[in-house]
Order: sequence, then structure tokens, then C-alpha cells
Amino acid sequence: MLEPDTRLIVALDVSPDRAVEIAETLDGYVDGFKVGYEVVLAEGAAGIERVAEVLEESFLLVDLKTADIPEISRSIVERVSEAGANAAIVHGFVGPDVVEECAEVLPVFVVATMSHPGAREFYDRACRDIVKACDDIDGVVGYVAPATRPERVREVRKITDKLIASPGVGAQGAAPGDAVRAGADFEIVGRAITEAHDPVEAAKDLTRAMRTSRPAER
Ligand code: O7M
Repeated sequence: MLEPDTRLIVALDVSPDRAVEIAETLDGYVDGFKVGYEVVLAEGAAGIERVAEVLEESFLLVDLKTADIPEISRSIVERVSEAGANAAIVHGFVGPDVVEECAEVLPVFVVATMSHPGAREFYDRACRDIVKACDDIDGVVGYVAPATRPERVREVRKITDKLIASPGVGAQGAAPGDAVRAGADFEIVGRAITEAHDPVEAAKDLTRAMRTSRPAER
């Protein structure tokens, strides 16, 4: 289910109606979709359900970047699971007890560090330790590491054989394929697709660019 093929995950940071429309149109053309606060704050778990219902081939990640104590984090992931998510995203800096609790409920991608410049201040320093601490946890299927700083993707890849999903392509400045070449399995792309005149063409262009990228040796 979470196997890389086109290597593209589309971030649907748009209204629930638009998220459903894009998901229906691109289902099967891309490996997966990611929904988060834009959809959930508009319609709650029902927004996740609406996107999940139209997907027949692509997977659905729910990105609430969960970062609470283990019990609360688990109940958030339970709700996300009931709504139809195939995997959840949990922050790594909260520690392996939180990650373990969530990963008992649903496959989890752990945020190892982030794509924005401020992540250099604190998050980057914890990146290696987060991956080392989470890698033996059953149910951790992968990590989120930034396409904007491929050296961080390489750092994560050196420690783990699990999946890596990398945001930051397009609007945040990374070129398609940069993260895959550094060892990522997926690139997460939002605005470059959702704000494109023709999201289908934009997604196809991106998948073509990624297909021609040679994945790094494992
Ligand atoms: O392509 P964009 O910049 O429009 O969108 C990027 C998406 O990736 C958006 O949904 C962000 O929430 C997400 N993201 C980052 O941009 N940076 C990160 O470090 C982590 C994420 C993410 O997906 O975390 C799971």
C-alpha cells in the first residue's frame, strides 16, 4: 500500500471540496495524498472521510503533526484511523513513547526534522537521535525529512531502511527529484500542484521529473 511508484504525494492543503475534487482526479496517477488542518478544521473527521471515500488506488496520509502526551496522541490517531487514513504523521521530538503508542494504532511516519529555515535552530540537532530512537518501533513505516535540505535526507537514509517522504518541492524551493536522489522514497508536493492551472498536468510533469531521478544506493 505504501510502496513507492510515481514517488509523488500530493499535499491537499485546500478546502474539503477542492481536496475531494483533486483526489478524485489524481487517484492512481500519484502514490498518495496528504490532508491536514485545512480539511480537518473545516469539517472535522468527516473531511478526512470524504477524501478517503474517493480514493481507490492512492493512499491517504493524515498529517496533524501529532505532538501530545502518549494517551492523547493515541486517541487522535485512533480518530484519524477510523476516518479512513492509511498512515498518520507524528512529530519525532516528543519522544519514542508517543511514537510507539501511535504506531500501535496505524502506520506512522515520524517527522525527523522540517523543511523551513527555522528548523535549523532546534529540530536539525535532534534529527539523527529521533531516527535512531524510533527505528526499532513496529509500526513506524517511515520518516519525514526535508527536500529543501537534501543533506538531512542523506543523514536519515544512512540510519534507516524505512521509507522517507520529503516535503519542500516547488513552492519552498527544492527541485523535483532532489530528495529522491538523496535517498527519499516520496516527495510531498502541495501548492505546485493545487495552485497549478492544470493540477493533472503539473502532477504528470513532476512524476516525469522524479522518474528520471536515480534513487540513492541503500
Ligand atoms: O508544497 P507546499 O510547500 O505547498 O506544501 C508542503 C506540504 O508539506 C505542506 O502540507 C506542509 O505541511 C508539509 N510539510 C512541510 O512543508 N515541511 C515539513 O517539514 C513537513 C511537512 C509535512 O508534510 O510533514 C508531515
